[in-house]
Amino acid sequence: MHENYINGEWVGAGEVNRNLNPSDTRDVVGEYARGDDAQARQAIDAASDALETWATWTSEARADALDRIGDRILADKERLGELLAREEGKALAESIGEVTRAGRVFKFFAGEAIRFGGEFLPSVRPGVSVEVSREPVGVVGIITPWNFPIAIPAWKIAPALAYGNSVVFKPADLVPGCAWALASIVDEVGGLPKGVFNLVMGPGSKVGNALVTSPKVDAITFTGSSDTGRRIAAECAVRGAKFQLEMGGKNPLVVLDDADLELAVSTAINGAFFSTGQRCTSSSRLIVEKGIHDRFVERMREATQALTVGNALHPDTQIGPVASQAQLDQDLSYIEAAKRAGCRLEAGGERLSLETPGYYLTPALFSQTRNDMPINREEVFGPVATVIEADDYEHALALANDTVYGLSSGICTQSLARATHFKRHSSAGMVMVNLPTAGVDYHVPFGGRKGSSHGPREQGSYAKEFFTNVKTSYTLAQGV
Ligand code: UN1
Repeated sequence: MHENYINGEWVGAGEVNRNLNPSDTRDVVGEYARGDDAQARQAIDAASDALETWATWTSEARADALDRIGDRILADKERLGELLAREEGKALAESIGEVTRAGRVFKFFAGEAIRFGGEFLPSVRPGVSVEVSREPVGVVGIITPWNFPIAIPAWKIAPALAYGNSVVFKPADLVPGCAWALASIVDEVGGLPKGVFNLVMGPGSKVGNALVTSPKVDAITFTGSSDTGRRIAAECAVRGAKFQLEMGGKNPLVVLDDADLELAVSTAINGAFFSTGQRCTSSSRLIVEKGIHDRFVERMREATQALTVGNALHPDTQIGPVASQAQLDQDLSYIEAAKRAGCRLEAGGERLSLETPGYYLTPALFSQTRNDMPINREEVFGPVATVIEADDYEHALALANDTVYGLSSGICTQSLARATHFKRHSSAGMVMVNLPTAGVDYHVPFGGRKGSSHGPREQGSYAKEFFTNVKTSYTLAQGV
């Protein structure tokens, strides 16, 4: 059994989580510990006790540790990418890409550990100076989703450590493999003081709940569903813990009449269907101006049908399986509901039986949909995209913003004026011009508005807003 990592030791648990390969459900990726609340509390105590020793480390020593972890992830990217593809179902090339991103994140935050500083200002009072400095928040609880099993943990763990916090990391039940592999790298090459980094695999109802409710956990960073996010927010607000939430999206990609048709189609295919559409940044609503609408739908239908759905580990697979039976059921029920509501299924939306038994679904493209339908209001989290026809640019912009979410948005156009207007008036936290709504850099802020996100941004140097607390110190110089 792959064990939990608490206070620098590997510890088993009473229960076991069998990690299945969604491309071949006969294949058991491994057996992983299923910890509980008592184990989570041990990890929280260890993380809390470790803070004092951790604070004696120089920024350079922290930077070196993160750099070593990043180097090892990059050196192992083929092995880790294969593990990721096997446990989550993301196509192999994309999986290796995700691992590379995780390694780069650690190396970026290695630099941040040294680079970040404070401010020194004159006071408004005579003889007084003011220092604004940043300190670690303390113990950070990290709760991550299954769809980016190594990149999201990396972009939460690396800044937490860079800025001097200790960590209790609880990965999603569906993907313990990458979490465990990451923990074993931290154990082998990190050289961190005992208790600074802890991994507790186990259910959200026990491990997640213990993290969220413990008075010793100073901050919670969470990526996952809106429902869980709201519950975390309520708990943290009541006990005064810091929290950061990344939740759903219903991201619009606007295609204007003047767009380069082929670029628009490849942008939409990537944004809607890569990673099997299982990204909170996926382009699930394709809002298309009427002059290009019919040509766009026709080319999208062809391009969608041409996608190769298959075993995530096969090199020619473009779209891997859905990650789980529960997710597949959700995707299929949205597809059925959209059909019943009168949307036109242009391509896909069918279960596939391949050589290996898995959760295969052909990417679904719907046209003739309205923005007020559930398929356009709620996040499906699968390879399902809809086309909504717009009368003109203003109408397209209004449709794009008409959603409770606000994570990412995109526009395909050759007009600088329209692109500039859209960047300014989109109500999303991230805006892409002639690029998919999904797929972001690691050195700039990531996050949304409205129902998509809460709290300071993740990634880049903006991450310090969440992972540090600001202190303002005043000094009156005497005796000079
Ligand atoms: C990306 O689109 O590159 O869970 C990243 C998610 C996001 C990450 C998306 N938090 O899908």
